[in-house]
Amino acid sequence: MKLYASDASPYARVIRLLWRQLGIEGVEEVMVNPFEQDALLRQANPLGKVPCLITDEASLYDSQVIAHYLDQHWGQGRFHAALADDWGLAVDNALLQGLMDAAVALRVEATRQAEGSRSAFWCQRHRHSLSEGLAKLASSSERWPDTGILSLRLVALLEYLDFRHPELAWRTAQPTLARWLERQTHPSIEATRPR
Ligand SMILES: N[C@@H](CCC(=O)N[C@@H](CS)C(=O)NCC(=O)O)C(=O)O
Repeated sequence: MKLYASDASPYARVIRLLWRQLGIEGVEEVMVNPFEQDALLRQANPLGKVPCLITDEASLYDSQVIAHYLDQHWGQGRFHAALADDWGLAVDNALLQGLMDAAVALRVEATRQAEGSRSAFWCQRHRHSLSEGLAKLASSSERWPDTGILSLRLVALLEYLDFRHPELAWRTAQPTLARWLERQTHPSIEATRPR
């Protein structure tokens, strides 16, 4: 299988963590910049986004679909099992995905060339979502199962914030989440840290 990913993408990181933790062999990671290798990616994913997984049967996207696919085929669904009959966990999952969207959108605003083309309104709105969402996760993560897709998404989100938005200083606002992150020690985390 071939996985199109990028070093920085938090969505791709979830998949990079997952296949390592499932012990899948034969995954070739192809690192691309979605904004530069557009033609290559668009052949596989009309949206031109990473992650995208090429299997013998199909081209799979987005990260939620790929995570389900890998878990179903190699993990007997154990990374998603807790979400199936617990709406609270399913909502946490949606919240994590939405917070990644806010963090990536905030990055896009920050990289706009001209200061004048940056939207103060959207920057503030994304920051607001991130602070409210992290506060919610700080209380709910206490009841998550030890391993599972929620934990992978939270690692990917928090370390993306460290990487792209250190000025948010999320550890100061959310020490519980900071302690939670310190307890995550699987070797796949070090191996996939954004750079
Ligand atoms: N909903 C998608 C989001 C993927 C996404 O937005 N990836 C970004 C990188 S962090 C990307 O490839 N952006 C390129 C673009 O927006 O054209 C997922 O969960 O996989």
